[in-house]
Amino acid sequence: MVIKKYLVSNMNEALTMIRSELGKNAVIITQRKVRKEGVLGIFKPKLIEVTAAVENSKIVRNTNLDEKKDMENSINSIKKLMEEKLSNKSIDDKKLNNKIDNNKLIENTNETSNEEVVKLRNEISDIKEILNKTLIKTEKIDYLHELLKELDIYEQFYDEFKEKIKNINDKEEVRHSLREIIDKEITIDTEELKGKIVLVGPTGVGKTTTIAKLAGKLALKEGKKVGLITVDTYRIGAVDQLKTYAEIMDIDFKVVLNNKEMVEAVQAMKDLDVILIDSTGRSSKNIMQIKELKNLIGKAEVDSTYLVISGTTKNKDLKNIIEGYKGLEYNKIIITKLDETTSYGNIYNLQKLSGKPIRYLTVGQNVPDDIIDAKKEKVLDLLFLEECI
Ligand SMILES: Nc1nc2c(ncn2[C@@H]2O[C@H](COP(=O)(O)OP(=O)(O)OP(=O)(O)O)[C@@H](O)[C@H]2O)c(=O)[nH]1
Ligand SMILES: [Mg+2]
Repeated sequence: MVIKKYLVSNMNEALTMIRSELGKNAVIITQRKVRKEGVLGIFKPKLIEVTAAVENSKIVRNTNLDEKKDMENSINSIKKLMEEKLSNKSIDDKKLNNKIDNNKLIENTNETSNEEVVKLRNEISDIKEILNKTLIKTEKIDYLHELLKELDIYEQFYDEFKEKIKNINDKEEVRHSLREIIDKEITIDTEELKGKIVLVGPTGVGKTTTIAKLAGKLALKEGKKVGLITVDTYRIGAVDQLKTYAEIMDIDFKVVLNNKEMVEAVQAMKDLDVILIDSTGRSSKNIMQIKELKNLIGKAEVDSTYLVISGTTKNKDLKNIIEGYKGLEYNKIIITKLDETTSYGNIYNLQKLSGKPIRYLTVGQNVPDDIIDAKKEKVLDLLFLEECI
């Protein structure tokens, strides 16, 4: 039997020491509270004196068994933990590897996608460039637009032409096609001058000069009997201008101031081949003046009314004149002052907007020479700048 005393602060401490030294078969025999020995012990807290006992054999055997068992348990626990750890590690490692692989993949993917993005960007930029070039080219190959500008033909007719030549992209072919279209469209009047003819139009376009030219052509070159009537009473010297021509050419001349005089003058000249009536230049915006003129012309019972317009007239003015003079029911056109311009698009513009045929072109101030019959080929050559004046 082994008996042993323990001096401890508390029972837990005692039990731990007893089990560790005597094993779990030891039993506590006594326990009592004691003070430390000596004077100083009075001031210290009380301790517990525990007496425990165990059989000798049991101490060794049991301790060995316990230790062995404990060792086995420990080893098993450690093994288990190790295995777990190992397996966890491998899982973690696998996970880690996977992660790494994935990262690599991501990295690779990023690299790949970056490359692809760069490649795509380059392609897009190439496409852009090609598109730009094509657009520029398309703009450039809009020869019709360029041509209309060059010929001074109004842009407003562009769509109509484009519709007809939309599939043509060659400069020369566009030019050729446009000429063919205009050739079919443009109307020229070739009718011989006869009867009572009045010239109307804006101020200063050359009405009086043109009348003088026509009179000279008819009387001097064609040997016709020509009479001149003027209703121009507004401008100082206007009467003298035509009177002078009439005297030089030795042809009948009358000035009319009102409707009655107009009727009388026309009656007096009824046997002549051609009666040319000059009129005061009116602003197409002055409706009263136009009405007045219409009244006077009505009294003459004219056969033809010619609208005289300068070839140098600006786009907007041209349209206003054509509209403003509609009331006078003009049926033919004379285009003047073509010698003062280098582009002849107005021949087409005027004809197209008015819908009336062109009869004469005047090309200078000289009476009677600077007037020509409008002929299709001549008009086309002028329009397409293959000829100039
Ligand atoms: N360069 C050029 N000048 C012309 C032409 N025809 C007329 N003229 C000139 O234009 C100016 C006016 O001509 P007019 O014949 O008096 O014009 P108008 O239409 O009778 O004028 P109003 O009677 O005032 O309305 C004159 O100096 C003419 O010599 C032409 O074909 N070319
Ligand atoms: Mg005049």
